[in-house]
Amino acid sequence: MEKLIITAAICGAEVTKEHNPNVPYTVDEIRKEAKMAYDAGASIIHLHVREDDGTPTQSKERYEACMEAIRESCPDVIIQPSTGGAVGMSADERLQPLELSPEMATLDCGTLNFGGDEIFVNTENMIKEFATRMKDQGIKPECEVFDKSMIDTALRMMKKGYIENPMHFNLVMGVNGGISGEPRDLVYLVESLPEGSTFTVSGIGRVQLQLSTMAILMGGHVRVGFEDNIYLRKGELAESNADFVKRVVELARILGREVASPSETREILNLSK
Ligand code: KMH
Ligand code: ZN
Repeated sequence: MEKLIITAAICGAEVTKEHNPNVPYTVDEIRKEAKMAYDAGASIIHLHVREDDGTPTQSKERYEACMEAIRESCPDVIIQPSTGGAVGMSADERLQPLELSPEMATLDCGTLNFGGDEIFVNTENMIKEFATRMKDQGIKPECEVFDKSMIDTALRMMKKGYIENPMHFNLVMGVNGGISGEPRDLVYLVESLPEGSTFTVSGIGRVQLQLSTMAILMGGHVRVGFEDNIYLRKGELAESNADFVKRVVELARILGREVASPSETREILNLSK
């Protein structure tokens, strides 16, 4: 089996310090969390950014400041900005981090309910526009899928030439409004992926540990971090994103899978830059 890529989603757009006081907002907090996650074994930092008061933003300037700070502390880490941003942001707002020419970025492959009255909007035309921008700039998309239909959408986009092969997927499971996080759900998603693609699994909240374990055993990769989960175990808040990364490293050791360095991750994902 190829080595295990660990992604740390250190901040997210929805989780706040009220949920867990260790969620980073400022440039320096983001830099420190990225560094601790990297030292623990993460090779990719999935990045959202915030204003100092925690308000989510897709501002190019804020991304630039955070990316520079992360690169100063961990020069070879892969920084993967979000183009999902936060619910309610416009497409133009969300696209801003692409102006910084990252190696990778997320490409959300469908619209879904996001709790209460919230809808995370990704129309077919938006997906085409985001994918085209990434293709033109040589940015590898991580196709974020929250349900099986979004894999089908990504495949359609690939066949029409908007996304290049081999494709890389993030299977986000356990969001209210998306697919649940039962073992059979993961098997179904993985069996639906095109031959030759790579995938990472983001289990949200309580389904994270079992889905991470399954992903390691099935030859996939793992994403953890405050964006997806704030509890290390029932009733115990994580002190840092690194707590989650360390746990995945330990799981991988027990299950006999080596962890990929950033340069090995670049090879596995065919990153061109
Ligand atoms: N914050 C969610 C609405 C992504 O990063 O591309 C969307 C999200 C997906 O987090
Ligand atoms: Zn995200």
